[in-house]
Amino acid sequence: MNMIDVSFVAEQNRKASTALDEDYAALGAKLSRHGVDIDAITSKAAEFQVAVPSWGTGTGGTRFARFPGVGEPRNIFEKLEDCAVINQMVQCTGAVSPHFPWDKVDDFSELRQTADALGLAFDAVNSNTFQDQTGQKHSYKYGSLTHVDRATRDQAVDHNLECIEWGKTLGSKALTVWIGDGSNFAGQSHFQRQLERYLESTKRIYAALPSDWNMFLEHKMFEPAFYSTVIQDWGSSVLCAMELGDKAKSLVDLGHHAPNVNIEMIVSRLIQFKKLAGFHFNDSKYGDDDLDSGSLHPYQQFLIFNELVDAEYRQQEGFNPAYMLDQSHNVTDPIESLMNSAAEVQRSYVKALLIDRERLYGYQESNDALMAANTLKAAFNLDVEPILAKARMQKGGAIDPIATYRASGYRQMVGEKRPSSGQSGSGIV
Ligand SMILES: [Mn+2]
Repeated sequence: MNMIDVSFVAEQNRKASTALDEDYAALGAKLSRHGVDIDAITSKAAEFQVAVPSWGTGTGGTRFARFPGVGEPRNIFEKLEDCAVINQMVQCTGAVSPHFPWDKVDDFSELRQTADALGLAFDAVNSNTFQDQTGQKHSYKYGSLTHVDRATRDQAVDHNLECIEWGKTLGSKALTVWIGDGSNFAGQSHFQRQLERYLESTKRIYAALPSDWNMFLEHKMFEPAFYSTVIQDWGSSVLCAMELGDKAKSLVDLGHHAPNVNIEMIVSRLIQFKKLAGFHFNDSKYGDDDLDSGSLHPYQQFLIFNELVDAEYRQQEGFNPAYMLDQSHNVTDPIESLMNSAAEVQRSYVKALLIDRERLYGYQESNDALMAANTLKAAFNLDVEPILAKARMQKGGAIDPIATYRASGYRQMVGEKRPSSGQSGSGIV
């Protein structure tokens, strides 16, 4: 089922198709001079997928306040509708990553059927033990999986176990665990004992994973804890993943590192040791900003994809990362921002495919630093928009997703259908 009329999208595409054909032919000619078949790259682009976070459509929030937008989805079913619009336009976001208990429903089979009907699948399920829910017995104020009190840890473990159960019904294959546990004062927590408690709790969760599932450990340097965080960096994350077993891997959220950290090298290390779970793509200026992917550091994102495509090219054993977006803010229409971000991530992938890898290896072996760097830049500087547009169009998406979406009137339509819930609680985390 399509949320936006298919013939409307086709009509919009018709208006833009002559220009696209010309641009595609010009880029194709340029690439063929370097022995690259543009259609082969377009096919790879068309296969590319990045999952959308259900909370990304939820909108309106910063950590401090909500500024509700028009027609905000009020529940997971309406979030799925918006995700279906995104995927219809960009054709590379066929899965949604749900967050519990935010997206909890009475009937998970019904939720899966709804997603099926919209052409969507479910990606990793996310547990939430970083905030208290109404009626919750034990508070997470001083921690969850690492809390000093066993009953609180048990409650946090149980929540992760129920997330796995719900995820099974939804067809998910992974559980993402991020905890806000940490400390705000030197001396507040015993580092080693706290991490021992984390391992004891996560081992119980790991033991409940179905055989074809993975457990993604998401690290974050700071916030909400500002002195120490239990899983603060990829080192803590990968040590715990190694302790837990093969199904446990490290998830890289681009906003969860210290400024200027070489994230692409971390990615390479995780790939080398078969511990790369995947990504939460976003961009940041200062910290965990959750800004749109590629909006500030497109070259960094490209360099990360250089490592990913390199692993693909070398057919690295055990390489199968999950790609997800993780963003939410309050100055754009979230459908537009998520479409933009998905396209930007796909753009980095396509540019990385165009790196002349054998030439790069040659420059590396001959210590030609300048030409090695220029080989990367040559791919980065190409305008691959015709490839992205062609890949979208061939799958029934929009040549120009933002313009087509705006012209469709979808936002105005849901604005009438979904009156504001008037909630003023804090928005995102
Ligand atoms: Mn994240």
